[in-house]
This record gives sequence, structure tokens and C-alpha cells, in this order.
Amino acid sequence: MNAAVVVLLSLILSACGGNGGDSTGGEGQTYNWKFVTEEVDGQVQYEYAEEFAKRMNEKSDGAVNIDVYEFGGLGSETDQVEQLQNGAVELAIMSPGFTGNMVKEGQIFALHFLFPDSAEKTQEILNTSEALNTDLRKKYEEHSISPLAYWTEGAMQWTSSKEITEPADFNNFKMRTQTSPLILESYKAYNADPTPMSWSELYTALDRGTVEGQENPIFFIGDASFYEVQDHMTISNHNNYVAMTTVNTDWYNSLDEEMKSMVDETVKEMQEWVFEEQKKQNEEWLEKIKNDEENPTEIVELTEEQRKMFQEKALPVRDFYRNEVSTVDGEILDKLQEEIKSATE
Ligand code: 6CS
Repeated sequence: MNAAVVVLLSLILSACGGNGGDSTGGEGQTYNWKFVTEEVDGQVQYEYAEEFAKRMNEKSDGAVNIDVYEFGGLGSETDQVEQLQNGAVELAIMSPGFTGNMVKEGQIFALHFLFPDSAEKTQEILNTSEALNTDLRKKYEEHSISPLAYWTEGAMQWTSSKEITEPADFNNFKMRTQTSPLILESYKAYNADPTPMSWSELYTALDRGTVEGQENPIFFIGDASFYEVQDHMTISNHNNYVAMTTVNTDWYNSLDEEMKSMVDETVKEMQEWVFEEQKKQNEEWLEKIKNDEENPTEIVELTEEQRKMFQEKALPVRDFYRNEVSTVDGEILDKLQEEIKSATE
């Protein structure tokens, strides 16, 4: 989207609500908030925001009204980050993969094979980790973004125009990634040629061969139709797609205690809800992709031996994160690794 249009949209959005939305004060106070997502109707992030809005409306006896925006209307993923920062929207689902140039530490989620293979264990760690929920949150808050929760949208898989089963298959392979520099670094470790872009351009880029492959959870590969313009899907489980429920920090801090508790409580309840939602969508889409005869996809699952080859190449990226990316000498990563170790022992 044209930058001027985005600025104009942001101004209109601010004028329509601003911090805290409509406030009539005391009894009968109403709240009108905006919640932007990076996905469209039916997809996990959008469904999350709709469910969150419904619960808040019910709990507040109709006092809280949240307008949910699907991806596209308010610009690119990075435009949406700015809208949350400047308070044009109060709430956003944000992927750390689009904030890496700003919140360096948030790129921790770009590291392959860091979290356990079990999605349940991964979610448990995302829920309880002090490294993420306290230390990383502080880093985001330096930029007016408060991540209130981290949740998985499912394990990521590769789709490609040729079969990928070992690191050598990535040699000079044109791989689409999100914009965080460490994601690009993770693919350079396999000798691939990564290109960052918004997912709004990805279907066409895959179709035209501008890029040859991409990574995403299965539901997204299905719902965004990427598999229709790709021949192969590798079940690699090389990483988890992590999304964050974020709020504008000043706005959140300006809520009265009762409203803040209602937001916190709803965010907490949503963790279990969204885990089930992503699981259902990922399972359903895997079956649909397997059975789509019009758009056949060759699906291979990496063997443990093949995964080990990728793991070996991916491990040095952690040192790169510690030495070149982290602003606190890898402290958050070290703490997270300890937490992962004790959760999986
Ligand atoms: O690949 C992407 O960029 C998109 N993938 C997901 C699962 N959600 C939104 C995001 O922008």
C-alpha cells in the first residue's frame, strides 16, 4: 500500500477512537477498540481476534466493542506494527518475523529446531517462559508494544518447486521469508538465497517463480492456496510459527484495573482456545491438501537422519544470534534454553 494512504488511514483510525476509545466516564462508560490481524477471515489470527472481541463484549455486558480488521485493509504487516505503536489501533496480532529490524531480541523465534517437537510442550513453554513473558516483553515495550501472550499457529513446513529433503537441496534456492534479518540468516545457513516479502505478494511470486519456496504452518499453506502453485511439501517441523497478542503499551497502562484484569483474563483463556483452533485447522488442511487431485502435492516427511542434517547447519545460527543480533549477549536465549531443558527433562 502506498505510504501516504497508510498515513491517511492511520489518521482516520486515530480520529475514530484513539487511546481507550470512546469514554463517557463513570457508569455507562463504553469502549471502542480496534484489533488488527495479519490474516484474513477464517484463518487462525482472525478467528482469534473475533473470539476475543466476543468474549470481551460479553464480559463487559456490551460496554467493550472491538472492531476486528483482517489483513490487507490497513497496509502491510510492518504498517500494522506502526499503527499499534502510534495508537491508531489498540490491539494487534503480530508475528515477530516482521519486527526483527526494531526488536532485535524478538528474532529468537527465527531459530530453527529450538523449541521441542511437541506442539503441546512448545505452547506450555510459550505460556510460562519468564525469558519471553518478562524479559522479551520489556524489549518490545521499549517500542510501545506490549506482548501479552505468545502462541503457536502450528509447526512450519516447507513448500517448494522441487523436492527438499537435505540441506544441499537448498543450494541457491530462492526462498521467501518474512522480513526479520535472522530468518534470512537461518536460510543462508542452508546456502539458500532468501528474499523477504509480505505474504500478500507471495502467491504471485511463487506462481511466477520469482521465489521457489516458502515456510508456513499447513493451514496457511492451504488457505492462502500456496500449495496450488507449488509441487512439493516437506514435513520438516523445523520451527513453530509463533504469533503474539500485542497491545499499545501506553493505552494498556491507561486502562483502569478492572478493565486491565478483564483483558488479561481473556488473553489467558484464549491460549487454550487458540491451541485447539490451530490444531483443528492444521489437521483439516493437511487432509485437504493430500486429497486435492486438481492440485496434486508431493508430500514427504523428513526422517530423523535428514532432520539431523538440517539441525547441524542450523545450530551455528544460535551463536550468530548471541554475538551479532542480541543486545544483551544472548541472555534471553540462554534463559529460554534452560527453560526448554527443564520443561523437556
Ligand atoms: O507467512 C506469513 O507472512 C504469514 N503467515 C502466517 C501464518 N500468518 C500471517 C503471516 O503474515
